[in-house]
Amino acid sequence: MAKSKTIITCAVTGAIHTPTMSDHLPVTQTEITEQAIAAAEAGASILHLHTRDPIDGRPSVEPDDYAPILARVKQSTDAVMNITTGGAPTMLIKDRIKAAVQFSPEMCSLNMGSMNFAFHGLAGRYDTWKHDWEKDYILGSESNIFRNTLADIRQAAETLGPLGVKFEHECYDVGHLYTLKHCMDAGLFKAPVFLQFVFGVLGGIGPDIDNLIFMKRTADRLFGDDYRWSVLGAGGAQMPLATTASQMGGNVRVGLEDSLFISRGELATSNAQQVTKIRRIIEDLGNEVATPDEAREMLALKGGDRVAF
Ligand code: KMH
Ligand code: ZN
Repeated sequence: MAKSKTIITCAVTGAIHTPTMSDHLPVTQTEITEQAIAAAEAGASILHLHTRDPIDGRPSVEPDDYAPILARVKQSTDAVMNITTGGAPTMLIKDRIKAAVQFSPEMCSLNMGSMNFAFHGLAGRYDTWKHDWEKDYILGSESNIFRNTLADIRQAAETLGPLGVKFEHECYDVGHLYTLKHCMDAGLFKAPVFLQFVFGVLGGIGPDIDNLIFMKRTADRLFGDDYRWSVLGAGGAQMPLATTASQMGGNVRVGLEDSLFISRGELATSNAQQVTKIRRIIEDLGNEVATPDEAREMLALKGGDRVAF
């Protein structure tokens, strides 16, 4: 039997819920670029990219803060570039899609429902802060509503769909699958859709294997053969859930955006270290990792020659 190929996505820096407190988290454009290239060399075929204010690491959605990263990563790798439209929970969709509109990447993320998105518990881990803004941002997440209304989703679909951008549909709970089904029935998204099941965000579904099976079965029922899927476990759930997903025939996402750690209590020293670890697990357990071109074929992407950067 042919071995199945597993797509590794690496989410390089995040910004929504990723504190800058690890010295290994890339923050400047140079750091993000270097870690993205190293992650691709380690085996990530998709790079999920946020950007940050280069001075103080705040979440940024400014195209100018993406431009040097996209250009340099493209020069050095063949990886699929996936720009977030998540931005930060304090931002509106019109701003969150700006960079994807300008650069027309092969992929961008799309969050499939409004929700609580809380990470205030992280504040208790730190006594001192690198940046003035960060303590209030993290504590303030207890009051966050991460707004992704049906109208927001439609706006992103109608703006980016005609550019041929494929979405990484971030589904944090089972209701988000039904929202996606509704949108597909309305003609907003083309099959195969790419689902990123997200586990372990406070406000979304918990990181239990029962929940992974439940999400997968629900997606099978709703989408049949019209979907591909991947799993993202936040924090300590990252490697265990990625391992399980890869054994179930799914794809995986790792990266410092979703966990700053390489194992319990030990900070990851880079994104590439996490990619190398999950790649080793995938290969040791008998599967193969997809190249960027194989990922393009599996997800029916438009191709790296049709981007605007
Ligand atoms: N870090 C994920 C849990 C986005 O960028 O659109 C959330 C995320 C959202 O990746
Ligand atoms: Zn993200």
